[in-house]
Amino acid sequence: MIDLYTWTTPNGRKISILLEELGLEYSVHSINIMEGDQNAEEFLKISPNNKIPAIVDQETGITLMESGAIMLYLAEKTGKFMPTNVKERWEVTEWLMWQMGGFGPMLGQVHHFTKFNPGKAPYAQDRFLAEANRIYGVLDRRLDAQDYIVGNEYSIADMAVWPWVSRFEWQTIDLDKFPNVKRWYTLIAARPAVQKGYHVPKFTQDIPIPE
Ligand SMILES: N[C@@H](CCC(=O)N[C@@H](CS)C(=O)NCC(=O)O)C(=O)O
Repeated sequence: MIDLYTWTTPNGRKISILLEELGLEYSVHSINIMEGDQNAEEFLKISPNNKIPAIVDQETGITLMESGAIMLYLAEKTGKFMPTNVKERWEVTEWLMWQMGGFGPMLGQVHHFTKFNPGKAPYAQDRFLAEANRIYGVLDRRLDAQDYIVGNEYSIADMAVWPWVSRFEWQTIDLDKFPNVKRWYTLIAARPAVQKGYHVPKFTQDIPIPE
């Protein structure tokens, strides 16, 4: 049994989607980051950086924060969604790191400056929106000749990136400018595990589907 500490955000959804894909038994603990649950003493023992997601694996006693580490752990535990071939395994790791170090953090800034505080910091707004368009272009080129981020196999790299693209409306990103991303995003959105994992720990809205 896995205890999942999460909220309705892209980083949280990465893990609930992966757990659904794996068919692992898990129990959900809502950490409402809008109400400061992430600062509670009890939660800090599990997530010393005060952020969701985090897990406790009851079977091994292992406690983890950081979505990328959690995804690697669950892929290794189950032998799924991480290729066994060395080259591809490192490509999945490479793109997972790209998401963790760039795609997620940059789009997080776009949410702050474009969605929640437009006009307050024009320099930051322009800078992060330009960066968002650049990194969507990187992803679009990556998906030009293949179905998934690494070859033709769905992996934890796709599951890490997809929830951030699901906020394309917040980011004011026109997916028609990134046709390969649009095709890949729509394909993954149709997966039953994604449709379930997206609504953990609770329903907020239907998965946005581009026209
Ligand atoms: N690098 C971390 C980032 C986690 C993160 O930023 N979590 C956000 C929600 S998506 C959070 O818990 N924010 C609460 C806060 O900043 O107080 C990961 O990938 O797990």
